[in-house]
Amino acid sequence: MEQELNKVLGERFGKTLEEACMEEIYHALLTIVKGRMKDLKKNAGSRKLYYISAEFLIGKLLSNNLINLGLFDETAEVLKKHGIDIADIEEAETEPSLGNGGLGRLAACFLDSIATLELPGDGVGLNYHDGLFKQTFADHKQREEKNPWMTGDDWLTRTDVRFEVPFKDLTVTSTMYDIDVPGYKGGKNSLHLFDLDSVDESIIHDGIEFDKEDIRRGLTLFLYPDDSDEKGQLLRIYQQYFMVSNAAQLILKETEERGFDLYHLHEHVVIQINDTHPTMVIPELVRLLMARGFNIDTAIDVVRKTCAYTNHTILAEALEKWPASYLEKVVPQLMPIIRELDKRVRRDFHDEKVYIIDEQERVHMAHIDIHYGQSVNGVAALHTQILEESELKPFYDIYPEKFNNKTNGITFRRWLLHCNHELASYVEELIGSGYKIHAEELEKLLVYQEDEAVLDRLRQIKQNAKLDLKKYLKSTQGVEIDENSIYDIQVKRLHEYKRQQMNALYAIYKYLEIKKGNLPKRPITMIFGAKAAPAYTIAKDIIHLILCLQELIDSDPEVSPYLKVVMVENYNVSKAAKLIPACDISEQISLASKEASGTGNMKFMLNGAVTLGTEDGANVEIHQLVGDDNIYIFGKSSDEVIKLYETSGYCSRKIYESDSLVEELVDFIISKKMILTGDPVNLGRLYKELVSKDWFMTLLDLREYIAVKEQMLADYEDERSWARKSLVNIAKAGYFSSDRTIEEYNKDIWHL
Ligand code: GPV
Repeated sequence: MEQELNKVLGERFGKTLEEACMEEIYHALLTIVKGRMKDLKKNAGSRKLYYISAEFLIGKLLSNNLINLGLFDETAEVLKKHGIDIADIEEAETEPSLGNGGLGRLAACFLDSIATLELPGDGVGLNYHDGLFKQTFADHKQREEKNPWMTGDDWLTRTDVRFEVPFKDLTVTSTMYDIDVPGYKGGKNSLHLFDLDSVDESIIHDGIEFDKEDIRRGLTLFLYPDDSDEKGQLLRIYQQYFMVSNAAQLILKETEERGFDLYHLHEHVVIQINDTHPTMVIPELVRLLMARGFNIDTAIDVVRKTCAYTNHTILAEALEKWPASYLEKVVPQLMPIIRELDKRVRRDFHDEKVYIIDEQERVHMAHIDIHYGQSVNGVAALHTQILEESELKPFYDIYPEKFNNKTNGITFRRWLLHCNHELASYVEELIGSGYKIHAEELEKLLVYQEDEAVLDRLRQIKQNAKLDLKKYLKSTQGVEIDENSIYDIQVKRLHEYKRQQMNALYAIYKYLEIKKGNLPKRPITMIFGAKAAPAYTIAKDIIHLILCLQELIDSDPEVSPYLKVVMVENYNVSKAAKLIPACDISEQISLASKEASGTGNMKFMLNGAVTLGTEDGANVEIHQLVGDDNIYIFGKSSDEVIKLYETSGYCSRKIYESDSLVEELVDFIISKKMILTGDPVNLGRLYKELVSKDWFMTLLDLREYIAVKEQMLADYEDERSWARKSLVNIAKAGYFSSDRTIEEYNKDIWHL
């Protein structure tokens, strides 16, 4: 590695390792790693998976590629010899933020596991020039800036694969870019990202504003353009069709090149549809097969046997329903096929709940997937159960055999080996290296539950990670946190159902307690990190509340020694990797039934944090695995919540008016102190929302949340017992390896 580095640095920059700067070393490593990956053999087999997703939140790739190629330790050592910390080289990489949150990061973890298990499976998506916006704070509010990541010298390789994609008003020619996906110690697949040569970043003006009707120049400019208006929604449809038409053409081309007859497509290809964003691949494939001479019955039959669908939410507003008129405007060639698909449903089933096109002429994308795919899966046991028993019950009654659960997972290469070297190597010292491939071997740690030396060492490792985070926040945000405080962390997209507002109300509770002289045994650091969708008003108001609390507490010398609120700016994958190892309390407090799975919960657990959560998503499975003693559960159950929605039985004002503590905390949002710090419009709107609507039932669980969190803080003081909880969490996290998830997909759905 040392020789190669010097050679590339010499050729590229005329420098040696001693003379080169961080950026130059980064680019040399990029060149070397790309070269090594090129030489790997692609995974092959007679049946191949295409994982189509509008998001692949891959994050920075250098360190993870080095780890998977088995080059990380050597590289870090060589650099260290020259006085360079590999962490500083990582800083030189621009981060591809090609996803919003869990769904996109899941796709990235899956690619890692599929490659590692040496299964033939490629990702197919879009090459957004700008990832999810970059978040900054000004006047206690979120600002959005563009977030370009392609430097010209990056992980993309331009291929000569090009397809024509026909829209109603124009036909465009795509270009396919590839990113190599190396498995851990073996295997390689590709991530194919499609783009348009004519896309022009100069049409972006003012933050993330641009002319959404300029398709040629704007099609792949942004991940998830603001779709709160018709222009944004039409652009989404353009993007989605561009993605799936390219995917479908690539699949047919590769299948023919592999020498297979398209009449046997389903024997050689399986398509996993990641939520409904790629659903149009179904009618598009039918169209393309018919253009090749298939009759419609055969085309539909072959496509049905090829496609499988994953559902990631029960939130009604996230289930895509496009007006038929929009589809007519963008992709009229699909509408006759979609109408035919709907006609067949209406012929066979006499229940309007399962129709594809409703009486308002809206096309229910998920319904296409369920009728015209061979598998429907949820992403955690509780989520799948809710799909079967309520959300998708009419479909489950028709097709019980299609429904199955695949509890999400995370790749341990990134979320342990990369982000927490010290913990990973200590675990290896204790139980050997087998756990890196066979994650369930982490359970071997359980024999150390009563071993005080092990527990003390785990505490020390956590303490070191907390110190690292302290230094990081100091240098990046100028924020000073106390490493002897409890780190309580909630990082995830901002959404009312995730209930950051409930956590903020806890901060108010603690603030008022401290003011009353009820001082906590140990200082508490409450860390938040979250981006709000640019058009999601209340989510932005919640960010405003948190930022105001941060300032109010910081500037109050009576309170600041005991309580600190920190909102991390621009939370993304690399910040997650710094925050997660340092966490004591993992906040997973969604309203029961609303978080399909969650995957941050798994990452925190694996790094030894203890969960404070509701019985929601994969928290339920974490609870079952670690037992009552090693998790803190509170709140109404999903059954109770679902009943409240069905009977309109929830009224936040009643709780507000009858519980004086709740009233005091909510009123504080519009108190004089707060209004002096913040914006009365934002604070007033949030106050009103909580008192008169509170769709996600914050006030319902608030009292119990506070009580259980107080218990947790008290229990933290028994340090050995806390370290034991931490150890049990690490030991039981093996189940959440995405290798396990992918093995299940393969066994039940893909059969690669
Ligand atoms: I639908 N999810 C997401 O990140 N974006 C989406 O558009 C949709 C779902 C998330 C869910 O909210 C999480 O509970 C889940 O863990 C994740 O998808 C991966 O399945």
